[in-house]
Amino acid sequence: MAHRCTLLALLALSSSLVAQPPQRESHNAASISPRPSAPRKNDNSNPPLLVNTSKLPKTVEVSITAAITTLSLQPGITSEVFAYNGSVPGPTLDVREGDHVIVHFRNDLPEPTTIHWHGIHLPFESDGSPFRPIKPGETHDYEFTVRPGTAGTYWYHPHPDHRTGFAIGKGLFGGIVVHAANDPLPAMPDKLIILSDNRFLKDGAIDFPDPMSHHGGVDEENGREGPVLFVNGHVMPTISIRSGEVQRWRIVNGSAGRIYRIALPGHTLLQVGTDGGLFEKPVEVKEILLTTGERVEVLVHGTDPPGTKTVLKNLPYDRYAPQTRPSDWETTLDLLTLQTTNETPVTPVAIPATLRKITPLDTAKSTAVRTIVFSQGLINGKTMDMTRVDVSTTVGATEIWEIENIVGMDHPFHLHGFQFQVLDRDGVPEPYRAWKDMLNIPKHTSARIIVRYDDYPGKWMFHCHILDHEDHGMMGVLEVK
Ligand SMILES: [Cu+2]
Repeated sequence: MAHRCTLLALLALSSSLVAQPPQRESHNAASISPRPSAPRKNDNSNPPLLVNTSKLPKTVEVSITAAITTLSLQPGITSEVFAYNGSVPGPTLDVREGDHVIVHFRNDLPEPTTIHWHGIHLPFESDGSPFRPIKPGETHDYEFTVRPGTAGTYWYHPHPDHRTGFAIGKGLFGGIVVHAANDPLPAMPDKLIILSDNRFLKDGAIDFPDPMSHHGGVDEENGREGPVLFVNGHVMPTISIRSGEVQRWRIVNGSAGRIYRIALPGHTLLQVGTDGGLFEKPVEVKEILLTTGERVEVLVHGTDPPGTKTVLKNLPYDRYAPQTRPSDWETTLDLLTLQTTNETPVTPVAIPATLRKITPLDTAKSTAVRTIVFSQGLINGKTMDMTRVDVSTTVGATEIWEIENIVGMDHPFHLHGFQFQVLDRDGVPEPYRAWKDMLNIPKHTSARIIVRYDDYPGKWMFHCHILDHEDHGMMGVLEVK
């Protein structure tokens, strides 16, 4: 009898393993202590995790190879893609505050690339900026220590000069989750939701039109978008929730040009964080505008009765100039299904009213005000020059940046290396404090941010995160000495 039970248990185990995608991997349990928030239970849509091969405490050592492969991104159709470790999105880097991270990277692509660790505060040498291209066939070790207080959701992607939009469109992007040493939120199902979009030719090839064609020109102007929306590389996946359950959703905009306006009809979302981690207090929201490269953390409460299906929607958002605005821009699109299970309802976990303290950067300590003017394809009237320094400053300085968009199209601002705080948008003070590395600057508006370069000298990029704009020169260099 005991044998039979063991066999049944083994059969159950092996069938559950077979049901997993082949690339799905888990952390090396021997070297990683349990996470404070329950990781990825009962979830069929989270990307795979990078495997930690280090046996040392507080050390995460992983390997990433970028290579051409063939995947079925859309059901029944195969496409040639660029992939990190063979999957789109790439496997998630799952680490804790204080971890020392070593990434053994190999470039098996036919072109130079880098890995940029978007939003992570790290040494310039490991930023994966266009200053440090990795040639085809070469390897490179990226190395950094995850700073205390930076728990949050980040992502990684290539950042080669002029080719970032192409590389991400081909499939190179992945998530990063930094867990807190002491997470103020209670344990709950933790979902990473990486949004991307793409466009395909009839034969399944990813559609990159000739830059000189009309369509190529529209892509360059708007930033390339596609009609197929993906969540973690799947079209319209289902996330299950139990009635009463609360889930933590970490949403990443991995699109090259699309800005999402997300809503779950009939639900209020509790936003608890953004790019650089948790807010001071949760904020109730009906919808979320998620610009390119931006992240949010929201708590989703299963308030529907058992058996209910609700669809997470992408609502229309007009980021475009009238002359190139897509004809279908007003269409609401579906992202994923939230399926309330038939299990008996559970009592929701209590969410603390205070999450953490964010000390405001002091405007009185600012030693310079930088003016950044976005026009179409230009920053302060110039295109990117790798040999030019646009802003020069010193370690320890606090500065205010006034960013103005003088044209009729949104341009999302991204600063490498340093998280900033938003002071005001069009003169309206920011209602709550947060650490940010992305800020959408809507058409004909301005915003002021404050930043302190508290460490890490080097040449850091700032740019528009519509990747076609970045690739065509909407980028500058901040040198911190
Ligand atoms: Cu732009």
